[in-house]
Amino acid sequence: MASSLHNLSDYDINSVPSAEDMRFGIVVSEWNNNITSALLQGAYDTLLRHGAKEENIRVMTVPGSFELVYGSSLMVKSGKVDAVIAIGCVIRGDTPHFDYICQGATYGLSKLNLQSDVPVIYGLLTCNNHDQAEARCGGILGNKGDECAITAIKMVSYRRNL
Ligand code: DLZ
Repeated sequence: MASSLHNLSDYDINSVPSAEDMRFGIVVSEWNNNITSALLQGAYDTLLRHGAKEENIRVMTVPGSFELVYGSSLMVKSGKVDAVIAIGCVIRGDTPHFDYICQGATYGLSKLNLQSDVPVIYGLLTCNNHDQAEARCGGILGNKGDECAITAIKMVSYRRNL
């Protein structure tokens, strides 16, 4: 979680394995595109920085965060990726819709992690307002895309080391 004490882009570079031979799928929601495109950029650049090859990073878009579950599920089933990063941003509105999308997406992405051996990384921002989202996509609290990329690399390595 980002906080004044923790920046999402901070990590110990020595603790990250090489991603040279890893394949990644990134599923990005089109809703709040100004935020999700910055999250995608963070994740993509961080994967490259740790050795991943461009041809081994597959990016697909889905309309909204609710569709991240279906999009990620298909990525997993494709057998073409070692990890999936699901990126979205839900911003609270005037109705309970926010809660249903967050719950549905979170439950669905969690379930995918139990159904297959391909890790699905939770890159969903759930914010009360636009400022909170901006702070977490390259603003004062770093970029959750960076954090997700590092997590994806570590989880692929975790599986391989077992
Ligand atoms: C409908 C909706 C609303 C109100 N807000 C968001 C949002 O803040 N972030 C987001 O990613 N998606 C939103 N959506 C779209 C839903 O995720 C979904 O695409 C639609 O309900 C169609 O299934």
